[in-house]
Amino acid sequence: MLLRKIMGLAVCAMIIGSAAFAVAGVPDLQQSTAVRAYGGVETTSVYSLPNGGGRAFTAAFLPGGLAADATVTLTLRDGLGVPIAGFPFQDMWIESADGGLQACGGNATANQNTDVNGVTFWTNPLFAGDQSAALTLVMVSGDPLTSNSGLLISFNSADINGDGVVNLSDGGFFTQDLFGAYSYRSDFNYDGVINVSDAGFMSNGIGAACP
Ligand SMILES: [Ca+2]
Ligand SMILES: [Ca+2]
Repeated sequence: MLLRKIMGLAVCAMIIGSAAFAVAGVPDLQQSTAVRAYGGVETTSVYSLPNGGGRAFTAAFLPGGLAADATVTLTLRDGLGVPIAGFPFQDMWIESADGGLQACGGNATANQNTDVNGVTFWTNPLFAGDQSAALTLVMVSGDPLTSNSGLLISFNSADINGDGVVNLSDGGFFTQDLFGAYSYRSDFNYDGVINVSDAGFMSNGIGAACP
């Protein structure tokens, strides 16, 4: 009887031990959290170029063209809620829920590995083109966080067609929007109109290409 109890306890300990082993150090999509620095309800727009010459997340735009900090901070935790340090930046990236944002080389990865507190961030200008007004998903090892449904960050770029280079093709699309109906893709400073200010972004971007 005593032996059975001891065996039972040992089995329990093994099960609990293996459960803890299974989650310790492995990112948990619910325990991990991501926030945008700007805490308001408005969408923030980040202007990017394929050569990284666009705007940092700290210099994103609010509707109306005012500046806001759209830095994304991710705190990576395992299933026990313990921060995961040293997680490789290549395995954490952001993407548009509609797949609109096109990052050079595939993924818009985090700026660095997670630190001792399990924290990493996106603040440097992206190497990216194309556009999306959909929610931004924070991805860990290929899956979106489940602790939020996405962040209110849109992206546009003088690389309007998202082929990795800004050239006359993009200029053609921009001209259509300049003289046609409003389109977010060409409203680079997010002030609600497409005019000479956006044309400045366009002309400065000509020639920018993915590395
Ligand atoms: Ca292009
Ligand atoms: Ca504008």
